[in-house]
Amino acid sequence: MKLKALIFDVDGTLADTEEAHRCSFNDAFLQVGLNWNWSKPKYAHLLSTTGGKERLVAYIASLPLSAADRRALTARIGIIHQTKTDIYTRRILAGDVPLRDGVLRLLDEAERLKLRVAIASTTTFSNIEALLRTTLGWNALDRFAVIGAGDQVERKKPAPDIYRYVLHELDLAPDECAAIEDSANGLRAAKAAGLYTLVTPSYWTQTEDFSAADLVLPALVARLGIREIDDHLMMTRVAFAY
Ligand code: XBP
Ligand code: MG
Repeated sequence: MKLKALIFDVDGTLADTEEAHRCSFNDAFLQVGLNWNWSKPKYAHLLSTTGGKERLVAYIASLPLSAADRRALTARIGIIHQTKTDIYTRRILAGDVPLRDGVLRLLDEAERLKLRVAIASTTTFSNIEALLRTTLGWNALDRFAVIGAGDQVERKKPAPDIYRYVLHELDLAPDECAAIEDSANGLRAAKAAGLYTLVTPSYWTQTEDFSAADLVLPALVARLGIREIDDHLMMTRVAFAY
């Protein structure tokens, strides 16, 4: 088998977390005294910017503000985002968000076949830890050889940095791994890192362009096992070689 590791994105891939993020942003705005409210259509647009702090920067840039008000709000992004992250992790720890279909099956199969699994995400480590411990048990972090998160790299997705970081920590070549993503930004990041990429679109990303993906599926369906991914990875590498 060529495949040595699966690298999972988190938000939208391991679990449909973006509605929990959206609600947590809105709760945080209330808590810090801001009359902002991100509707689903507004959030769907804002999701084109990865990273919660970067998303807040993009939102503030879109507001008709004086330079002084813009500076004052920009100075508060750190506390707004930390407030949101605290609210979000409590929401996740309450069990509000399950794993997406097929994720646990693939994790278990990888373990049986002695493949390593890793994470490459834009979100914060604390958000990832809350999701993994709540859905996979308190020793869940031990199941992942590498967890690449948020600010560990300078440039977030669609830059390849987080995937390159994870490959380096795994000490594996791109053609020994497969990335599993849900968004066009994530797909671009994984492909720029040279990875075979399987996309399972989420509610928020279903209209995005996945033409560069090696495989697009509505979910991690039962017929798709590690051996099928490995076979397809090999086929695409052979096809790519000609
Ligand atoms: C998706 C993101 C994250 C989340 C919000 O990450 O872009 O920014 O939307 O989480 P992934 P933060 O790469 O896992 O799909 O507020 O912690 O950034
Ligand atoms: Mg994602």
